[in-house]
Amino acid sequence: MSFQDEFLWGSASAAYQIEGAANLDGKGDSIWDVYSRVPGNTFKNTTGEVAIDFYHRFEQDIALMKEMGLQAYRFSVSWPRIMTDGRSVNPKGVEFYHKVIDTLIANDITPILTVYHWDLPQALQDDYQGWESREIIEDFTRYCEILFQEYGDKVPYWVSLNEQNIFTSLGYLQAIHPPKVSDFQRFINANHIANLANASAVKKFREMGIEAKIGASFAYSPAYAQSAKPEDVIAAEDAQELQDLFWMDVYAKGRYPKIALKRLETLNIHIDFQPGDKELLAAGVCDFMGLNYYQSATFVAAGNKQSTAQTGNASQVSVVSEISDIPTDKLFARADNEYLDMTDWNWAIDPNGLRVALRRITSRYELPILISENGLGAFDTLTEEGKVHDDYRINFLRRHVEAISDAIDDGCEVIGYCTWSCQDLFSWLNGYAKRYGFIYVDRDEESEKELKRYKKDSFYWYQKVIQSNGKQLD
Ligand code: GCO
Repeated sequence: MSFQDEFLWGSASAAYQIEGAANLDGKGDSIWDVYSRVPGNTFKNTTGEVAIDFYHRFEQDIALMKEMGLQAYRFSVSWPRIMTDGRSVNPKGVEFYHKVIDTLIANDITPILTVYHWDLPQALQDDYQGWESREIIEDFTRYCEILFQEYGDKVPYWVSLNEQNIFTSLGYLQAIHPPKVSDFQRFINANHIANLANASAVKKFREMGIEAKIGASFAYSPAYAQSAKPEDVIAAEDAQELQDLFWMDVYAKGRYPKIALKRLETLNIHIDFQPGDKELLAAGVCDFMGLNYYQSATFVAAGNKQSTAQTGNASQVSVVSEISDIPTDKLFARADNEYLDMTDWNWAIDPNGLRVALRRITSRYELPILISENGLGAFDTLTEEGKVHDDYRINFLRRHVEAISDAIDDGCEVIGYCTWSCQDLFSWLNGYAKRYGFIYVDRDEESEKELKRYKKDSFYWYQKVIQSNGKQLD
């Protein structure tokens, strides 16, 4: 196995999905607090109001991380906890993350801080429609400046935006995340503004001379052609351009990819470039690429579509691919991959796809890569003895770790591996039914129960993986 000594074995989470304490100690509402309070918006009307109460239990949770041997923990900061209305600083919020970071460091766990994991202050949505207004660039940069000042000397890895492609496509195209919009042009506008905000934050980071690394995390699904028909190959390439490279090139090269731009033009979609935008994007290039990998995606040319692609078979749960499915029916269509099995949520299980992803990102950008998320969402069962026998998760993770090792042997520079997730947490579209963690949290979609933590079999498995630096995978 090819893991260097500095390789970080980690795990990840996001503020809204774990913290709870939605309105405590000066925290303002986020768009997710408000959205999930409206009946019908979320799965079984679940919310992150209490979530797994990390806000009050972080010491216990970090003790469990320590016991597992975790070397890095990726968490996100809630903007409306730091700034109640998105603009004025809330000292108690700032203090909370100091405590979390200090506790991690005291336990030899490297903090990886995500600046934005989807919980925009509602005040900014109300004031100027959040990501649809250029006003957010200044507010976001100011928020980042506070974080850099406060935590810049404690946190070695920073992730600015998490999965910009997903929060914008679910929020502005598929209308299943706030602000529940479905409009291709507005989606592109919000993305351009988010790109500028990201670049402005990176620029600020450099100006402040923060001695750490900054990147963005991206949900990347390597696009495969369903057949060797050349038109299917072009369709897959178009899909990759429009669903992935359209964002990643901006983070890694400071400009949009030419083919994607041309394709958007033919779809009559325009990017609202204003003076200074190009220069700002060019100044916002990241130090590393954060890769969130869950699945590959398979495509055919639109004309070759045989309509076999499934839309999901898991009953009672919402099955959304969480791939940035943009409305480009004329160019390409999603298709099945007969070689791959699916998860309970119909996501393709493809460990080799992670190797493909790492190789493609390396050859296009030659940047170090942090795998900032990878994991299996499943239905877990707690036995009467308080055990969770999640051999399916162990098997899934093992094969992905092997794929990372192969990719390192291929020449990819991988800094670390953050599984999604450490503890079970709130799933944006599936409430508490879809579980990802090494640590089972006793709550279901309807009741909070007592939120007790139980170590799953995968907890002990990952402990051995970490101890052996990836050598012991059985
Ligand atoms: C879910 C999703 C998430 C994401 C994560 C993205 O079920 O809600 O899978 O947990 O993976 O928030 O960064």
